[in-house]
Amino acid sequence: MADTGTIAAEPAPITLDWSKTALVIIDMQRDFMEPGGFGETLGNDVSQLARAVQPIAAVLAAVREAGLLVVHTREGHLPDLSDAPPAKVERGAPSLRIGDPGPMGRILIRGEAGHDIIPELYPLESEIVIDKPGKGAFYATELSDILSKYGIENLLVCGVTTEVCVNTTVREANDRGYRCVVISDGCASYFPEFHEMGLKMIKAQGGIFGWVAESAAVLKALAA
Ligand code: TIU
Repeated sequence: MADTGTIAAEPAPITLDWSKTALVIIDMQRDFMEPGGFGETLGNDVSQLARAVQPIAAVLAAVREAGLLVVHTREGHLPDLSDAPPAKVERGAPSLRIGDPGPMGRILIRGEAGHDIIPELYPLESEIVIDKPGKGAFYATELSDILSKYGIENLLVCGVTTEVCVNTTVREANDRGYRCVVISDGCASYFPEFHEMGLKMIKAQGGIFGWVAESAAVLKALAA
């Protein structure tokens, strides 16, 4: 593998130094992906998210082979809910609230089966897992320090959901000076139209928040 690679992205191709690039996989947890979890309690059709799994798995395999830093994130809360703002727990009219017992354990609580990452994308022991209480992966986490420690400047970002945790994380990262390349088919939303607009918002205005590329383009750049 070359030291750098150029990804056919929008709004323009981008050349990345792989040694300064990490893959960030956002919240590919059973709580969002499977029936009986947090996503479904909010009234969503969780089958909408399955399409992102295979593209992420392909990029994850290539990135592991290339030796890039891999970061997985999980949204969730401590069992005593001390890191869950009442404003979040009380929100809306879900069928079950954060912390309530569900078929995969307590909804969105760390350590429960539903909170963990789906088997297809399960982290290796050597990979970094960031537990986050919010939608963004930088808020109230050690992510910034870890990326600095590894000299990371560029993020390949994928996961769920496009307009919620992916967009929030990309916006946080962009303000912190990271170049973000969002993998379009490696993201998904419960709302297809929000997925499409969520990607458009990132790449509009000359890439106001970052770049958008298909997984095939990322794989091609890594293989070059
Ligand atoms: N509800 C929804 O679309 N998303 C979230 O609550 N969290 C994430 O996006 N991970």
